[in-house]
Amino acid sequence: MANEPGGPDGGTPQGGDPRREGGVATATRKKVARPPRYKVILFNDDYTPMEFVVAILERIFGKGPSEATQIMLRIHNSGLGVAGVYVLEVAETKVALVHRAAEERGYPLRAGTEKE
Ligand code: TYC
Repeated sequence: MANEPGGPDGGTPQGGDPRREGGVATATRKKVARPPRYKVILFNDDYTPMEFVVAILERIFGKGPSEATQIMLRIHNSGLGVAGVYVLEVAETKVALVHRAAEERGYPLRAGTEKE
């Protein structure tokens, strides 16, 4: 049985499936490699001051004062809110930064990640 001309052994391209030209990896990917993203969630509590949460959203999550205040109020009123969306390593680093900053001040503020 003969090999396919355009097969992995490197035959001459003879039309047909363009992804197999010469057996070289010329395939055009149909899907772009897009790493999964994770929401960083902040949770409400009764003790962390509102101004501290706003400062966290500004410093750690890069929000402006107005958006930071809106997100803080959403958390305060709904129990939780999304501070930002990142690849996993960045999301986990931000969670750790939130917990460290809160612990330094003795506040119970909690954060977590959730796959988007
Ligand atoms: N509920 C807090 C208060 O009334 C404010 C607060 C908002 C706490 C958001 C945590 O993630 C939080 N001081």
